[in-house]
Amino acid sequence: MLLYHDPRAPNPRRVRVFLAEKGVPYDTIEVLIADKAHQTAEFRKKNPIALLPVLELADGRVLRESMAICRYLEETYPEPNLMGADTWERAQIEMWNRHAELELLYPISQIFRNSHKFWEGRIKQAPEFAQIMREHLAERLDWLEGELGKRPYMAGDRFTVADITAMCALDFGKVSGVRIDPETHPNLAAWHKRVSDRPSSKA
Ligand SMILES: N[C@@H](CCC(=O)N[C@@H](CS)C(=O)NCC(=O)O)C(=O)O
Repeated sequence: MLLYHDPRAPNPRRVRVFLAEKGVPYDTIEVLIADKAHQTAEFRKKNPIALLPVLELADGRVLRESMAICRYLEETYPEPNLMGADTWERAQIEMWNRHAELELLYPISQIFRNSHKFWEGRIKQAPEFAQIMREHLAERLDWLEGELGKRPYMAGDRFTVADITAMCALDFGKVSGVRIDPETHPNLAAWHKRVSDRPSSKA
């Protein structure tokens, strides 16, 4: 298996952490967004919309979209289970993973895209939208602070793909000044330490 990724980008990291948890060996090709390597004609053969990550199987088949890749990996390498063992748990984990994608990763990505100098001259930026996303994110962090007071991990008593998405989102927020304040958000900070202490977080 071959993973096309950028070591700094949050979506490829979700797949790398997932693979590290599974203990599955794989090769990588770096496609650096800073160098516009994802926009070349060659890479567009793998992903016509020029986004990372992409997983290429040994037989040449290609998968895009982090969660589609994780679903494929979960069914190919079932242990350790990261996406749910029964109907209810699978639904819970999907619900929390969607929350992590839509309430954390989406606003954090939009803050980055619309206010960071990395994107200046590369895309049209709307700083006001970045500010709206910052305020939206602050509300969601307050909500998650309460949720993580009820259980140790996003979706329940154990580490799952929902924790991977939330961790990768929040870590990526740092480049845009998004921080977990342990004074105001102790449950979130404790959860973040719990997931960051896992060896897979270094992937
Ligand atoms: N929903 C996609 C999102 C992919 C995505 O937005 N990837 C970012 C890196 S984290 C990217 O390739 N950005 C390049 C660009 O926007 O030009 C997934 O989960 O794979």
